Amino acid sequence: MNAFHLAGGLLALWAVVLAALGITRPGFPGKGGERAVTAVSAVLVAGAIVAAVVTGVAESEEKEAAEGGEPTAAAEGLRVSADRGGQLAFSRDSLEASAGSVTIEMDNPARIRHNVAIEGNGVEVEGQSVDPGGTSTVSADLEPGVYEFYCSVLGHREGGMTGTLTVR
Ligand SMILES: [Cu+2]
Repeated sequence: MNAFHLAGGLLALWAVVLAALGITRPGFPGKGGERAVTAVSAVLVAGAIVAAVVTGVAESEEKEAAEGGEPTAAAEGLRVSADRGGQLAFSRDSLEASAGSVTIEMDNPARIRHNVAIEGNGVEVEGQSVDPGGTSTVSADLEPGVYEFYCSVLGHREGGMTGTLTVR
């Protein structure tokens, strides 16, 4: 039982009521009554359509949640962390990945905003800058080669917040 079933049931009930009135009262619905019948019918049909859409959306969201969401993050997960002590540095200065879809997730335990970005061989993508406690994620489709991962917050890359990403 959901909103769509309820709306559909009301619509069916309405049809039965109309038929019954039409049979028992000659001349139904008469002047004015016709307009009311049309209006109620329109509202019920519209309700059924809206309910169908809402129900469909809710069911697809439930399905996505059941499947675990975000399929991209799982495949090639690389994790780094911003320096906890406030240095402009990552917890690691080198990462390795296989060619294809590469994702770097960066935890930010520091007291200032950081992010993680990838640059090299024509690729330049930046993850979102995150507050302390947040996680910045960057993804790119990478061919074999040497890339740089860095924090694009003003001055951080120059300050040493950078490392080497080797893709094989
Ligand atoms: Cu930074």
